[in-house]
Amino acid sequence: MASNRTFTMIKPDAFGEGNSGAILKMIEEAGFKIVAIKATRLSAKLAGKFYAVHKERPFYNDLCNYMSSGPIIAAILEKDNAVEDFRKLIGATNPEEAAEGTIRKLYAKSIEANAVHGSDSDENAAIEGGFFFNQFEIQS
Ligand code: RTP
Ligand code: MG
Repeated sequence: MASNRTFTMIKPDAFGEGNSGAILKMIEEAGFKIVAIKATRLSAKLAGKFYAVHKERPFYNDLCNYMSSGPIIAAILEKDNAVEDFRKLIGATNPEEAAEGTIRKLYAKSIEANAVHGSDSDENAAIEGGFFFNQFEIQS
């Protein structure tokens, strides 16, 4: 995957409350092009695989249970400087610390149920996109 892409998920809290459309609108209005998208649901085991980097952290089990608690939307987004710009658009992990106008400030419930995921590097964007999508599902 090229470095002008990032990967996102609309997490179970935001999906369940019917905020997916509003969040996708914010993403598109910020200049990101959706090049792959699906609604799906992770098992706790797959959530654990996705977030394996956090497996030693105290919140890991809760995170896996939360991420498998309901449907999510997974998407690959394209824009210049995608990873960094998308992290700015979503805001800080803890919504209490997220800047005004960010997706998490508007839609996150807590540090865990924080509405969206955004890749933290070009390398992880490619790995995470590949976790959910095959080459035929990604528009070029
Ligand atoms: P993400 O990977 O989902 O985009 O979030 P992030 O980079 O802002 O935060 P990260 O440190 O990678 O944490 C991954 C997700 O774990 C949950 N979390 N819970 N209870 C807690 O203290 C805690 N800390 C993190 C959140 O859902 C966070 O987004
Ligand atoms: Mg992260």
